Amino acid sequence: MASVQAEPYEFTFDPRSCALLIIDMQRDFVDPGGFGEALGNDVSLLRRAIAPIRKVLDAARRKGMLVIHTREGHRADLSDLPQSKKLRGRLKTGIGDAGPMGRILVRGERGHGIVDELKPAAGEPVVDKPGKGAFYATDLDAMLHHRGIRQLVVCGVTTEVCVQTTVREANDRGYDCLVLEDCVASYFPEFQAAALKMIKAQGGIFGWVGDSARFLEGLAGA
Ligand code: TIU
Repeated sequence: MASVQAEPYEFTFDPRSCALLIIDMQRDFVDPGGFGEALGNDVSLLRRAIAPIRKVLDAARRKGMLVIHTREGHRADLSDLPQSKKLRGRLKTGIGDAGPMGRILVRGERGHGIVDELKPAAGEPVVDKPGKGAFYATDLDAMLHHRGIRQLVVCGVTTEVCVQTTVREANDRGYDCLVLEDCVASYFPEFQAAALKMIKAQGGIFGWVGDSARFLEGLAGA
């Protein structure tokens, strides 16, 4: 068993029944010249998470933990893209349109891919999700269930959108989530702070919040 100093109290887990879940570290959100930046966001705020996630990823791989990556995106024919999502934002260049790195958030396009620094290794499942939450319209729950996973260590972007939605979905399905605060990021620092507060509020109503250093220390002692 591993024990990680976290809030609101220590998070204990067995690396065999705990998975590392890395949410949407895709070029379109994180890289300069991608969709996120085209929307006027400062991607450097998101890029700060890359190095700490890399350390956590390396350690999880060494321990033999299950590592799962997600990508937000749609089929090339956009048949899984709700009209509401397509129209929202009134963007001149939106989902499915030709963007700086191929068609925006379309599977198989360069911008939809995971950044080189966090490239999935052979054998690590990559979950393609059409929504913000990683459980909606995906086989993630089945995958976790069949591997006997009960707890998740969650990293990725953005904290208040895809990360928080996924943590809420996981919570309702009976999974414990530890969110590593330096391994999640937002274009909006105030949303990052608020989302982390919500997760650990009221004694951990949705889960736990820790950081990469404390996680690595805990995992080393497992
Ligand atoms: N991955 C993820 O959070 N997708 C988003 O749409 N994020 C925003 O912040 N919009």
